[in-house]
Amino acid sequence: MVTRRDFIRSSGAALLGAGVVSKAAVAAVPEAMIFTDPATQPPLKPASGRPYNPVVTLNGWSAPWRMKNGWKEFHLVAEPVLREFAPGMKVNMWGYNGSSPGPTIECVEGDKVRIFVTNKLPEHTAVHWHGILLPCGMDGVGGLTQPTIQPGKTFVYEFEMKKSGTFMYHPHADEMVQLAMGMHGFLVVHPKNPNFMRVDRDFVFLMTSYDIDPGSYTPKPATMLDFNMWTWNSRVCPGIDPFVVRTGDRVRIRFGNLTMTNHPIHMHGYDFEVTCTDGGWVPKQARWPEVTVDSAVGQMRAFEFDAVNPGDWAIHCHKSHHTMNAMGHDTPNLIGVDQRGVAKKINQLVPEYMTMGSTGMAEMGEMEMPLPENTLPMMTGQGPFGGVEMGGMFSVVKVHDNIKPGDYKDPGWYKHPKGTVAYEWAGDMPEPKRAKAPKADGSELKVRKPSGHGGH
Ligand SMILES: [Cu+2]
Repeated sequence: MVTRRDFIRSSGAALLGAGVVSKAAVAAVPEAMIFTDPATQPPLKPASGRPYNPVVTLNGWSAPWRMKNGWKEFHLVAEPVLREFAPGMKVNMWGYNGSSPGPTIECVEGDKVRIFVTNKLPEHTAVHWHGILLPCGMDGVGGLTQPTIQPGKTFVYEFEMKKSGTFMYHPHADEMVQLAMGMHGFLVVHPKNPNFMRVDRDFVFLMTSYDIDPGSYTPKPATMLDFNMWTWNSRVCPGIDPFVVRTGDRVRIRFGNLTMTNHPIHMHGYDFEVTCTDGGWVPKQARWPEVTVDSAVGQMRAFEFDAVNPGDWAIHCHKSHHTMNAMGHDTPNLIGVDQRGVAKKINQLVPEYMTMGSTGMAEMGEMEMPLPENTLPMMTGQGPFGGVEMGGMFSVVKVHDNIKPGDYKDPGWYKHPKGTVAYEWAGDMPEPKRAKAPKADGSELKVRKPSGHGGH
């Protein structure tokens, strides 16, 4: 095993070097790289094997490999990991090679791939290569296509990558627990011709959801529907890195869904086309322009656009409860409720009690509410103009002019050209014309009485 510290020492803090050559290159089993940093790592340029244009795993990394007698060999270690969802919250999870998600596996169409899987979990596992066309016995379904991998054991998967595309890997043994604990990873098979569907920036992330009580550290695996943490690569806003893009780049964003519900992913500022699904590349004549693309459970999608419109563009799941963190879930609806009398009475018992929510919940994003240990505010994030009031599945595509090719560092906020930002009207504002102006307290609003038989 190579720890991150050993690795950095041996590589002079270089990027994750592909095909790390060491004494292990002659060993029977390739070294397993363990990496725990949740920051987005630069693309892993191939130093051996067929050439390709690597992807960037948002808040993640790609697995190194070695070539041995014409086989591309990887080593995954299924193990408990500690993952930071965002500063202020760490989670006890299960993952691969030190992280959840596990490292992205990148290979090339036509590659013969050998993947060693070592089980360091307290229970058995098996790895399914989701979407890959392979011999049935390599499909990784515990009990059906192979015996499960017992704790302490290592299994070998061998198959040829028959086609390029967007795939993932995940356990197919005690799935309810192992998915709920964070075991998943991206798998990209690049085209044999590096110029086929070539893009300048190619991002990948996987969506997963967790139920973690505020103040606790471990996801509850028996939860069926009521999840409270909606993550991209086991990170939530404000912990999700931006998608850094240079103006004019051709950009691809690939994602997969391993939650228990669908996610309509919406990107601002552009229309785009879905160019790849789990089944393969979409022919040009079958694509249509969209601004939101839905991903059902178990599905993967990739969309592409030309980044000609600079700015800091929001990208998020359009289910508004999926852009919130844990604290917002069982709150009573107080919108429009006059709480002044309540506060006065409660203040006699609890002097610091505040009423909230009468005018909406935006104030909760702004205020420093006392939180239990190890959780995150429901909605948070600071933008250049104030609180962004988002959590969960939310990030920003930063299309800026002065970004170097291959640079993925956060460039800071977009500088809007003069006269291109929404502004406050300072002139006269006539009252809107109404048949009859309602009183501010709403007392004159006509309320329909219930008819008694649920009818009209
Ligand atoms: Cu969603």
